[in-house]
Amino acid sequence: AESTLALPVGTTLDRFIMRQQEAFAFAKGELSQLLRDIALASKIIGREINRAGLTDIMGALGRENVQGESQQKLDVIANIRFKRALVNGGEVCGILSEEEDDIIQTGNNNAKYVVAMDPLDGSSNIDVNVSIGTIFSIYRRVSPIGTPATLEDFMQGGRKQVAAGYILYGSSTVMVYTTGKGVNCFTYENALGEYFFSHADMEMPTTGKIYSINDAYYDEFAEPIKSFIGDMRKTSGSMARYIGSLVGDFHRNLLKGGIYLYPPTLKAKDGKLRLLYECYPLAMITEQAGGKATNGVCPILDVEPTQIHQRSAIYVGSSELVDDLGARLANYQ
Ligand code: AHM
Ligand code: MG
Repeated sequence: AESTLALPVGTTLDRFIMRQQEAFAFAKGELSQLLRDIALASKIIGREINRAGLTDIMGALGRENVQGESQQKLDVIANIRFKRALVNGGEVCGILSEEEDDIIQTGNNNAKYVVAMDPLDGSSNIDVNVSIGTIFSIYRRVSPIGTPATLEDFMQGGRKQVAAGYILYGSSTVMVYTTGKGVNCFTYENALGEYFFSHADMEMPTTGKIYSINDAYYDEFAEPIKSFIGDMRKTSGSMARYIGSLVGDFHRNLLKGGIYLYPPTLKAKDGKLRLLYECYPLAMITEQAGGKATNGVCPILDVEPTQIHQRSAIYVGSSELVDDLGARLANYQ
């Protein structure tokens, strides 16, 4: 997949989005504005994340709490910030968030899009200064313009995503997204407060040495998973790498090649990760970058949605590794 945009690395995200809009004639620029709104919210959240740990002692530093928000957990704050940015931005009529049971009506009933998102993923890493991320998925609504968003707007299936992306708050902050014309990455420059185009037309290596899985559940895995892991371990130069932050583990494997696995476990019989705002968006990015994503039966993007918060097993990464695992799972069933 090629963006066919010959923009130089170093272009700002805003200019890139503008040029992409000109080149591909996105309707009236609403999707462009929506992507900018998400980028803006991510800057605000990135700032909060950088201050995490200081918030408790802000009083001691003579700073005031903004509406008591510094007392709240970062994932709750991220949810509030994204909602505010998307409500004010005006381009989405509804939001589905991992943080809330029901879909959120923004009141922008004339807007064309809906967003499904995990505002801050990697909860176990939030308090310990380890990388965390935001994941988002965008659909064009199917309900009539001028009415509130409906469940159907969010349940169109992974192939109907018009854009998907993530923000990784890591050693540097990056935003990676696709609108179905390749995958591009933008790296945040703190002092200037801008994202700069840093990785063009990302391609996931077709194979790799890295496998990412929570080893603590090993005994609970089906035989094909165990045999796959066994063979990865025997491969010369192979590496186990698991942060426990999906976005971080995914981003590393996208750059270096490898596979991320979250199979069913005793506790999570359908897998742990959420189909609509974790699996679908990463699967779209993966396919756009030449990799593969499966639930063990079919491509993730072809999994039928039945509930907005449903979970799925996921095996995602370099195509050869995912194919190898998929063949083992197919023979087993
Ligand atoms: P969360 O949405 O509660 O943060 O859970 C999602 C996270 C992913 O980021 C990560 O890949 C996975 O859970 C790790 O789960 P586990 O600790 O079971 O290995
Ligand atoms: Mg999550």
